[in-house]
Amino acid sequence: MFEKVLIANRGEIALRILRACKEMGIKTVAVHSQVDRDLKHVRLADESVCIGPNPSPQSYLNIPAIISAMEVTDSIAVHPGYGFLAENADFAEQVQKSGFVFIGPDPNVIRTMGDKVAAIAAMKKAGVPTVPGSDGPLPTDDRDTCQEIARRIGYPIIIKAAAGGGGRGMRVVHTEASLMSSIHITQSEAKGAFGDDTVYMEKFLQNPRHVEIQVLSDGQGNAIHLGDRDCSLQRRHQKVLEEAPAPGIPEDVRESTAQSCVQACIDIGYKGAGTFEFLYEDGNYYFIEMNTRVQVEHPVTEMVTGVDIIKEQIRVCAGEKLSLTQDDIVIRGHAFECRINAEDPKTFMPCPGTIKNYHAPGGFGVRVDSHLYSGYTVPPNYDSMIAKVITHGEDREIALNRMRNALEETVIDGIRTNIPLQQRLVRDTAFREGGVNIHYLEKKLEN
Ligand code: MV4
Repeated sequence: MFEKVLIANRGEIALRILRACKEMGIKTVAVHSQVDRDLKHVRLADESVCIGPNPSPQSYLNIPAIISAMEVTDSIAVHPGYGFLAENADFAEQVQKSGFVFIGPDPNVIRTMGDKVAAIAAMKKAGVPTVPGSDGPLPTDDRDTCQEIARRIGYPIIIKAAAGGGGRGMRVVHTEASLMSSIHITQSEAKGAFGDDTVYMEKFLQNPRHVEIQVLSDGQGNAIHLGDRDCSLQRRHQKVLEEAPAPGIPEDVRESTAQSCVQACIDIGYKGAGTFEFLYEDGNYYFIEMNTRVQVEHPVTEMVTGVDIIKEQIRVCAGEKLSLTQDDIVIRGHAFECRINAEDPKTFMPCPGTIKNYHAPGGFGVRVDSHLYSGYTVPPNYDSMIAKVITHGEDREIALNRMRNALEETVIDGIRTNIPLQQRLVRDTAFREGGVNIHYLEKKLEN
């Protein structure tokens, strides 16, 4: 096992990784920006290094500074968490070339999954169900062929940038009249945003749910899945509330889709924790993207499986074989996660500031992943997520009522948070029924 791991992240996920390392007897190095010197994980780490000023490009995205910190602290491996450098293939490659271990899949696997056209092709080959589409880049200067592909798929269609993902670089097209102009606009936006103008086409699914499947794989021929999560409650591509398992999905479809993900992991030599993102509509899963990092919402899967995803990720990236088999995985009960953001509950504007008084909820089946403490100042420089309240219960209703009570217990004084919004959601009739689609929250907010 690694002797020492450097944590190249901040906030709650840095603390989550630190705790996993401590349990495994691994020494920890925290790296932080100037404003982040008082973060909880920085205090708890064996060593810490200030890697630069507050803007992310100069600190959490500063590859030379992070690799230098690994050198001066004699770190063996780096855990990137989520966001920042977590899916940066060049970072993973430079880490390896400097003689260190990147806790994640190989750089070329990250690179392939970052190219959505290549990712879809790899998944299709492994038998993962995909959205009907162009099956490759569009010949954007060949109008007849583009129109032919769109007619075959059937309108509405969606044009996506191959280098996009997470909602960036997409355009819906309803009629042939606007097809070519939409393709060219998406193409030029993609060129500007990603330096790559490759675009592809898919059938546009109008009312899907966002369901994703968690996998663990050791890159030595062993892979398992940990079931699925429903992340449909989102606003502007930011997830708000997630749950596991996804409610109301026929077990045979869920199982066969998850098995196809496991096969894909083996086919591509995947190493670490990964997530297959699907749209789910009318009883079918349609693969859209793969995330090669640990995700914000991983705790709901941990709660229903009892598997520590971060520890397993570290183990397989240290070269150990997967210690779990699919038969070890049993989904028990239901779990929810509410993301608590430092933001105005009405305008969604970030609300940084000092927390006067903090009381986390607790009790049976309640978990809080947060770096908060009374007196902590939320800086304006980073993501506004400051805590995740996670509840588990024997069934969906018990877990959801537990969340309602946990939110009521929570005290975060001194800044505005989205707790009032979360309290409305856990009481919402349609949400309590289960199975709302990706448009539900934004429509609810219009009223
Ligand atoms: C789609 C889609 C409908 N049809 N693809 C948005 C984020 C990116 N991961 C993919 N996205 C979508 N792709 C097809 N063929 C609708 C979305 C989408 C969406 C997906 C998941 C969660 C929230 C969303 C919000 C708007 C659009």
